[in-house]
Amino acid sequence: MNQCLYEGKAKEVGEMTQAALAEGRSVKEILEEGLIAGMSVVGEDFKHNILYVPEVLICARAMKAGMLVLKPLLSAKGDPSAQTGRLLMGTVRGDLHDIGKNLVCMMAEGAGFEVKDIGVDQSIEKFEAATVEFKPDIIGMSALLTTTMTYMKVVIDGFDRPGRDHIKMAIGGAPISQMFADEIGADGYGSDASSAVDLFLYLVGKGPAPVAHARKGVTVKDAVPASPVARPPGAKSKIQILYWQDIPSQLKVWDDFEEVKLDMPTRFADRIDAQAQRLGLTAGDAYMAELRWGDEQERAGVPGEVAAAVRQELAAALP
Ligand code: B12
Repeated sequence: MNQCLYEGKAKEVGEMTQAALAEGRSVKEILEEGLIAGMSVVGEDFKHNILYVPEVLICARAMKAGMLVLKPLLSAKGDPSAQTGRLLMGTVRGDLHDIGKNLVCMMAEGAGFEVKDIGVDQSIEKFEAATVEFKPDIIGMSALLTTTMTYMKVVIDGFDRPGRDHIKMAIGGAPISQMFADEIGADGYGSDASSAVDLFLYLVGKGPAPVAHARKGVTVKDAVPASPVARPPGAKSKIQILYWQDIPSQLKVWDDFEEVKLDMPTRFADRIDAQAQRLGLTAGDAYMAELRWGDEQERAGVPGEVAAAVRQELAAALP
């Protein structure tokens, strides 16, 4: 299942999830060792520029196919009259990651919470409007980017006023830590879906204080690896730049011996997010449709050096 998820085979992942259930495997095992473990390999390879955004999106679809099969089991409630609390969930502004949020929603439903999921890319205004209508006990915010996690504080500060301050604020997502939660004044942080549920139960007074699990920080790719092979004098490298509309997002430089892929500095991702937001291109497919590789170019030097130089030039051209 890990391998099929990595290869983005949604149909197979769905079928394997069904088969694993039929074999009597637990939902927890399928979720953690089948789906989440597969996605963490995808995440590692994404980090090291082995996979690119379009491929990751295809893997994400495969993960969702498995989650769809598990959903009725994860969100099955015991006694429907015993409602545990009301949870409003959303991914914050500028952020399109929703797999983790969806998982948290399913498991919270399974624990008896009434859940309203307002989706991805949500501003404080959207959280406020949903609060008026839904009257949550807890607002859960998800963020997967270091550039969007800061928006959680905007929402927390916005809710810190009379009539709203009884609502508990919970946060989570790959770059989030307990330290960050404390720093921005959140009521709690959960490192995965089951700790999220423990946290929610605690926040509505129905469970013990959860023990915070630390998780590793997220690093942004910007280091250039040293070249392992000596080249003849005058050797050239090929260059291609991945643009989101006209904004460079990543670059790839290669020769016969190696390939180096680099992300642009995070302010480029910020700019892309802001532009996508302005144009309303926030759904996964609409966002992806704006990515395109530029023409192939050539330059003297080994890939590592050329990549660093091109990145610097691109960065200087767009302050
Ligand atoms: C899938 C994915 C994508 C998909 C998202 C598809 C989708 N529908 O969600 C696509 C391809 C669209 C994508 C795009 C991008 N991505 Co992306 N993506 C990932 C990836 C590989 C996996 C995320 C995931 O689904 N994990 C599995 C779920 C189950 O885990 P989770 O989200 O962490 O959720 C769990 C917990 O965090 C917690 N939790 C989550 N939310 C909440 C909320 C609460 C309240 C609580 C208590 C708990 C909780 O419980 C969850 C369940 O266990 C990560 C790598 C990673 N390891 O995280 C990169 C990653 C997050 N992406 C990254 C980047 C850079 C991007 C892009 C900017 C790339 C680009 N150049 O365009 C864009 C940004 C688009 C945008 N504006 O959001 C970086 C972020 C780096 C950084 N420092 O910010 C990462 C870390 C990859 C990397 N290492 O470089 N991405």
